[in-house]
Amino acid sequence: METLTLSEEIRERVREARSLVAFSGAGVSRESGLDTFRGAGGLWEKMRPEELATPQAFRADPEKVWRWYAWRFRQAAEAAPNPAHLALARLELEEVFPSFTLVTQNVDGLHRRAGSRNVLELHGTILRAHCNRCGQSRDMGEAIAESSEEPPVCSCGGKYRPSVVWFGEALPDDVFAQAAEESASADLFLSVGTSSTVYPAAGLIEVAKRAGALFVEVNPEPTPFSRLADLRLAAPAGEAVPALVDALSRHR
Ligand code: BV8
Ligand code: ZN
Repeated sequence: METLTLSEEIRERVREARSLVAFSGAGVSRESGLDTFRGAGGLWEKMRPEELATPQAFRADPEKVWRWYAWRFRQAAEAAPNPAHLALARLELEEVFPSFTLVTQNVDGLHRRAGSRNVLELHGTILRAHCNRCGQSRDMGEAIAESSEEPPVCSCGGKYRPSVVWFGEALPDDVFAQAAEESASADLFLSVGTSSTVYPAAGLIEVAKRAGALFVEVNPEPTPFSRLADLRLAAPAGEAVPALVDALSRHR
């Protein structure tokens, strides 16, 4: 993407900003070869979320759910962070803003692999598994190596499941509370690669906007919040985010 020119009004807000929250979804990992959920070629086109990403689905057919997450785990392990992940990590590590928080809906771990540190994983991680009875936690890769066709059994008799938040399950309180707090005090709120349709995560956009944040949206497609955006970059994250990060750094 060519050099991004920001309006004087936005440049002024960027110069004064002290805190930035970046909010990401599956679209930021699309250029790393990982499927998104919705839209053409999305995971939900091939399979129904309620059949795979719910506690009921795991009770009804634990083998099917376990195999699906084992497949996604391998996909994530074989993928590499792309220029969007790397640019967001740069924005944090170069301390362009005094406060930087990355709030992600992704369970693939690519933000951390790109070097991001202050990451809030709202929907958990596919890199860990835990027993659905005693909560004992372990590495997902080891669990799959032990048993790839069905969930390994815990010493307490429970079954191991991926440490992701399934539909109908509560988000980890502390993580969501921190994300809401950071969003409510953000001067800049940057939403990247999310359809902004899953709650309570998408509600963070309203929290930030209501608190007066400058709202920037990066997504080739419009979302229910596009009308609230102060700046919209309708382009793939791998192109738009590095250009945006360069512009933000230039105007600090
Ligand atoms: C709960 C982990 C209650 C698992 C996930 C209010 C209104 C309506 C419904 C609800 C509501 N409140 C709650 C609900 C129900 C439900 C919900 O939101 N349903 C939706 C579908 C309507 N929410 C829940 O169930 C939540 N739990 O409410 O519990 C409770 C409370 C207390 C006590 C007990 C219970 C839990 C939600 C979390 C579910 N887990 N993931 C897994 O990954 O397998 S959600 C999962 O789907 C992802 O984590 C992510 O959050 C979501 C997918 O969204 P996106 O990431 O945005 O991806 P998507 O494919 O949709 O969009 C991709 C975008 O990228 C597109 O816009 C596309 O244009 C763009 N794009 C494509 N290529 C690129 C790109 N962008 C940039 N660059 C590119 N190259
Ligand atoms: Zn157990």
